[in-house]
Amino acid sequence: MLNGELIRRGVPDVLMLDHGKKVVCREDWAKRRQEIIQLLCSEEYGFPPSQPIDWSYELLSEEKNFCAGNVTLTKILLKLKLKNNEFSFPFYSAIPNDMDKKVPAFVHICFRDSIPDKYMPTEEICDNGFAVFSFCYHDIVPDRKDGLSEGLGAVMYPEGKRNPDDCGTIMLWAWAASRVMDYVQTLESIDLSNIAVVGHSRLGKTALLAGGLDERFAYIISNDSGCSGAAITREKTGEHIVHITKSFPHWFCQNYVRYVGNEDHLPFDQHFLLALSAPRKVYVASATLDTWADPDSEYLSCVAASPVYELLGFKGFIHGDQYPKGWDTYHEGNIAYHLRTGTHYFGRYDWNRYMEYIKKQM
Ligand code: GTR
Repeated sequence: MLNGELIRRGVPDVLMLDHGKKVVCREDWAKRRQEIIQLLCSEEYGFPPSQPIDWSYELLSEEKNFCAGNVTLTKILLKLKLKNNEFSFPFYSAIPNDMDKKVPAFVHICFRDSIPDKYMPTEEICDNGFAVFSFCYHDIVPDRKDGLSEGLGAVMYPEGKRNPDDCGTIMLWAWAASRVMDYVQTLESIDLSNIAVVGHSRLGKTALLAGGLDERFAYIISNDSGCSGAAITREKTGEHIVHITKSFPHWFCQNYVRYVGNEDHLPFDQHFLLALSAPRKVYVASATLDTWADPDSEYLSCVAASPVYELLGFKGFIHGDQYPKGWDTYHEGNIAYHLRTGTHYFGRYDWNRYMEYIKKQM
């Protein structure tokens, strides 16, 4: 039923190479993955900054007795040396104390500079044996229409002008998640093969992009990311490219506007973004009342990305024939999904499902 729905909506096949040949082996997929990166960068998010030439960090504060003495909380300033400039931003590290083995971790792209946060129950996360590294997205580039004139935006576009495929803020936030990952890679206490990137809503879109591009992330988690995130664009309910590019033009590259009212001509759909992470674990979550994001279209995207996993010899999305109704959880394959009841939100229910899934997969 849902495969028929993909055809009916005219969703493009993620396994069809640009010149019309079908991907049939791993080598083809490696080529196809590069094509998809080019496509998503040139048409939707813009091309990322290059890697820093060098980086260092400075400890801003340390609290060894956080959460009843069970967690060490530090605030760190990451200092990046870029080609023509420098850029620094702060992030938090919360690592459980006295663990007898390396711990899995989250890199959380956060709305606010606060610990804990309503979208990040630091204590429960650490009690579950996870570390969490978090940064506030405003510290990279402010989330405003004119935000690119500040922070990393000012470093990238000193003249205040962007070319049509120059990146917007989502790509810059995603790039920053990879810089936090550079730091995490140096830590003895972290299980480097079990690191997740996670974000909610606009930052769920960002997490999908960060994990899609950076293969060091083993789990890529999108909480209620919706339009231009996990949800299939063609025939979705709620938000469309017309709305999102009007309210948030700075999130994307300028080329994306060309698809306003012209979504059938998109040379991709959002399952291409999910597929970039294959065969690593992608987790999409929705909320029943979040019709602006459209749970059905988020679910459908998991269905559409699944053939890439199968081609690579992994279980993709193990799902039912119908759209889920509420409280449904799909944890069997490398694509996972849950539908929480309620509104657009990043709650403890969501965190608990993510931790449950990662523990099961580790
Ligand atoms: C909405 C936007 C969505 C979603 C959300 C959020 O206003 O239309 O795409 O990202 O914001 O980030 O909370």
